[in-house]
Amino acid sequence: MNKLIQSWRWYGPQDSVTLQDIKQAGAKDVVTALHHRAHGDIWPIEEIQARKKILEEEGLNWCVVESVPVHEAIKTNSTEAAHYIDNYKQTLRNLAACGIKTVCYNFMPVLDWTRTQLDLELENGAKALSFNWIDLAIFDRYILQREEAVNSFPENILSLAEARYHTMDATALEDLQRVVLMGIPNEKDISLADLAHSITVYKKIGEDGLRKNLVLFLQAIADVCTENGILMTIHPDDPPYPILGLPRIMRCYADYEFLMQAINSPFNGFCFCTGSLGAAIENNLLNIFELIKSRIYFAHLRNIKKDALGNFYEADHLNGDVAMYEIMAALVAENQVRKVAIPFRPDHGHQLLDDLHKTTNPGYSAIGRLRGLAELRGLELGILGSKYAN
Ligand code: CS2
Ligand code: MN
Repeated sequence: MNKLIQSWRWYGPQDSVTLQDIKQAGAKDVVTALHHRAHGDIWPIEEIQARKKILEEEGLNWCVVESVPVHEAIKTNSTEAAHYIDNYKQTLRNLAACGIKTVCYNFMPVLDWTRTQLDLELENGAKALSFNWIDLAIFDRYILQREEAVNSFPENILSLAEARYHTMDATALEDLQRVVLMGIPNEKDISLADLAHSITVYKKIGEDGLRKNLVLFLQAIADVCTENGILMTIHPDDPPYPILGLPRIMRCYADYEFLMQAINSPFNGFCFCTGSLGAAIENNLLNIFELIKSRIYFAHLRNIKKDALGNFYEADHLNGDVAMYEIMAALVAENQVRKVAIPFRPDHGHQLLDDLHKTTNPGYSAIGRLRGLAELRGLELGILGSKYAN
């Protein structure tokens, strides 16, 4: 019987969570990236080796790169796409030369994950990230001032947004803007002007165009991946809805069906993120899992609770709308037919206990993820049975 690989995301030497913290949380594998490198740069072998060495000196193994970001020129297939694809291929070769072969990426236009609040207070005083359509409508209509915002939300959301907007002061509006435009820690946040510009560019591209650009990208890197044993894992859209007029192409069963078939090769794999996919009312996670299971090379386990409008917050790992027991059981079963165990990480965690008094990367505080990892490993062991306790 194989056990899943318990991993932990680390943002590099700048991360306030140390490698010792990670070991105390019980993870032996680390998910990291050269976040200080600009999107599109070639990652030099020496820098990859240096990062690997820091981990190995602590007895930790770098199991997945998350992410090698796909440059906007590739997503939009602009004239510079070929240049950035060449760079991407070189980064993949360099990673493979260092023995790091599982790569996570996403194909979300301009923004990575989007939330409207980072400190939603839960009943027990812990804080969670959340997404609310009314706040997104306020951002879209009154901050971004996008003309088509009024056609992008149902009438009830628009009128609630209008009412709430009039109660917000300048600080509240600035906070909302900062949260929506926030990038990955240690990477650049996006500016309002850049976002507005990108929205006009993606309007012309549309869903079909973006899908075509993803296929072109994967076709272009296919040989390098296959020759070097690289497994690409695409992360779903988060939230799994089109927002701000931007197309989304990795959010539901049909999207997975399309991509499985469009590039029917083992290198074209998936990062199964339960928190992202689980936020869509219509998604049945087990059906999606069943469809793509042979090509899941990485899993993000996280829970959410949503309401009828599709607003959601990040819930305790084992207590939300994602049926974590069923997902874990499916993952454990799939892991048994693998030569190489599947790595998972507790995707996000709450800000709780001592972390409430610290500045932490949103979603990436130590204690909340430690709790998540502990619960998830217990769940796995419960499914495997007592023989596998050590
Ligand atoms: C992550 C994503 O924090 C998160 O939610 O799952 O930011 C993920 O790293 C990227 O989308 C993958 O490219
Ligand atoms: Mn995720």
